[in-house]
Amino acid sequence: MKASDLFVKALEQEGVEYIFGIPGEENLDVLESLRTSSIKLILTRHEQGAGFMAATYGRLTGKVGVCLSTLGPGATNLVTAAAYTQLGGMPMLMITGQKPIKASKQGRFQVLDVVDMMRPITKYTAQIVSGERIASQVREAFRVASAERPGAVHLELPEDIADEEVSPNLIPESNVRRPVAEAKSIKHAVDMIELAKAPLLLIGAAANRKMSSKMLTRLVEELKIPFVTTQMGKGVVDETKDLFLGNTTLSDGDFVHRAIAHADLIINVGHDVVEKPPFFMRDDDKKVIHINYMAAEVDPVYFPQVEVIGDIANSIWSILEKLQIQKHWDFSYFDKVKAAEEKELPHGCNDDRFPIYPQRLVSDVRKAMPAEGIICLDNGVYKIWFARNYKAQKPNTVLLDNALATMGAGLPSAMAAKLVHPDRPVIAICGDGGFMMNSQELETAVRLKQHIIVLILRDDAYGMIKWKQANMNFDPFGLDYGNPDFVKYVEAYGGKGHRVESAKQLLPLIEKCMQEHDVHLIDIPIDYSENDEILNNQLRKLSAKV
Ligand SMILES: Cc1ncc(C[n+]2csc(CCOP(=O)(O)OP(=O)(O)O)c2C)c(N)n1
Ligand SMILES: [Mg+2]
Repeated sequence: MKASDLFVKALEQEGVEYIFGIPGEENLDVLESLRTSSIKLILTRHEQGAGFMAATYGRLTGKVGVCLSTLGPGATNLVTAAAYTQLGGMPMLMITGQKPIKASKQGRFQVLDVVDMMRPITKYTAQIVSGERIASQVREAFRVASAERPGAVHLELPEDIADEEVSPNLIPESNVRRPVAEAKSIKHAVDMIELAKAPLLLIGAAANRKMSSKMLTRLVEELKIPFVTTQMGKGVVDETKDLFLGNTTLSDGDFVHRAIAHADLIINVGHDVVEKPPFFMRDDDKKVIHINYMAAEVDPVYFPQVEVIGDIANSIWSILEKLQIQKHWDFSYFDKVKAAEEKELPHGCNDDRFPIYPQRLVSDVRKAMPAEGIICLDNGVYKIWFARNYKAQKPNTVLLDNALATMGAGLPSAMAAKLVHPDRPVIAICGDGGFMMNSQELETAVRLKQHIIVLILRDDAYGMIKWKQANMNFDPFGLDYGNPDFVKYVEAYGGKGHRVESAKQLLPLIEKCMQEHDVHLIDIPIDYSENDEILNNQLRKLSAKV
C-alpha cells in the first residue's frame, strides 16, 4: 500500500471528518489519497485560518481537529494557531509536508526545522522517517492531543516517505477511561465545603471541555451554592440562574470580586493558570479546593490547599453523593452582591446613542440569540463587554480566547462552529482590527455556502490598546487607521453587506440576517468613549458600596 494512503486511512480510523488547510507540492501524495477518502478537505486562504478552524473543531467536539500545510512558510503560518490551541487546551493535529529526507537535490530551499520550531508550542512533534512508523505515530499523536490537558500536536510527513510502499497495518484506539479521583480526596473536599461558612463555586475552562455541565448544574441546584465563571467557563451552568454572581472578566473592582473576597472557600472547578487569574490568593484565611483533570500549577497567586484530581464530572458526582446542605452556610452577602449587580447590568441596554453603545450591542445580540446560539469573539475591547454582560446559557456557546488572546480567530472559529453545528445560529463578533487579520476567509465561508453573521465593531482603531494608552496617560499615538468599505468588501466576496445607521436598526437587522441563509457582514460603528469611566471607575464605586 502507498504510505500516503495508509496515512489517510489512519486519519479515517481516528474519526477525522475534516482537514482544514492549504497543500503545497510536498503534500500532493496526501492530497491524492484524500481525494478518494471520506474526509472532507476544507481549503482555506491562509494556514492560520485553517489552524483556528481545526482548533475550534477540537474545542467543540472533544475530537482532534486536523489542519494541513506545506513545509517552511506554510508551517510558520500555523504557529499562532498552534499556540492558541496549546494554551486554550484544544485537541488539534497539524500535518506539514517536507522535502524528501532520503535524497534531495534542492539544497535548503524552503527547508526549516519545523519539528523543532513546533516543540515549545505542542505536546508532541515528530517527523515520520519511515512509512512503517505511520500507524503508531498517528495513533500516538491523536492520543496525546486529546488526553487531558488537550493541546496541539504536529506530524511532519516528508514527500519521499509519503510515496513509499508500506504494509497496510493500523493501530486502533485503546479502550481507555479517564482516571477518577481517589475517595480520600473527595472526603477532604466534602469536609472542607461543609465546614465553610460561605463557599463559592468557580467554573473555568476545563469544565467546558467535557460534559461536566449536568453534574455542576446539580451541585448548584441541589445544594444552592452560588457560582461565578471565568471567561472560558461561561455557559457550563446557565448564567441566567439567580445563583450566578458574575464573570471574572475584570481583574478587580467589579461586583463579582466582592463575592470572591467574601467567600471563605472557593471550589475551583476547571480553572487553570493560562486564563487571566479570576482571583488572587494571598496569605489570608481563604481556602481553595482545586477540582480538575490535572494537578494545580502552583503560582504566587494560586496555591490551593486541597486538590481533587480526576475526571471532573465524576468528582462532582462523588461530592454530591456525600455533601449535605449545612445550616451554618450563610449566603446572605452573596444575595446582596447579586441584587446590586442585577441593578447595574441593564445600564445602557436601551441606550439609543449612535455610534452604538457596547452595552446596547451585547443586549441586542443576547435578545436575538436562542440559548444554543454560538457567539465567537475575536480580541478587542468588546470581548470584555460580552464576557461580563452576555449571560451564556449552554456550554461552549461563548467561544472566546482568554488564553493566548490572539486577534484573528473570530471569523475562522465561527466558520468551524457552523460546520460542527449547522442547525444553530452562529455569530462572529470582531473588531475592525482583528477581523482584517483573517478576513480573506470570507471567500471560504461563501464557497462553503455557510449561513453565518459577522459583526464588525468599527472604531477605526486598535481600540483596546488605545484605551490602555489613555489609561497610562500617554498621548494618543500610533493606533488609528482607515478601513475598507466593509459592505462593499463582503459583497466583493459574494456575501451580503449591511450597515447600521441607528441603534434601533441593529436588533431587527441581526434577526433578519438570522432568517436569510448567507454570509452576512454588519458594519457597526461603536462608541468606546465611556469604557474607561464605566469599567475602571463607576463599577469600582458601585461595587465598593455592597
Ligand atoms: C495577533 C495579535 N496582535 C496584537 C494583539 C494586541 N492587541 C490586543 S487587542 C488589540 C486591538 C484590537 O483592535 P480591534 O480588533 O479593532 O478591536 P477593538 O479593541 O478596537 O474593538 C491589539 C492590537 C493581539 N492580542 N493579538
Ligand atoms: Mg477597532
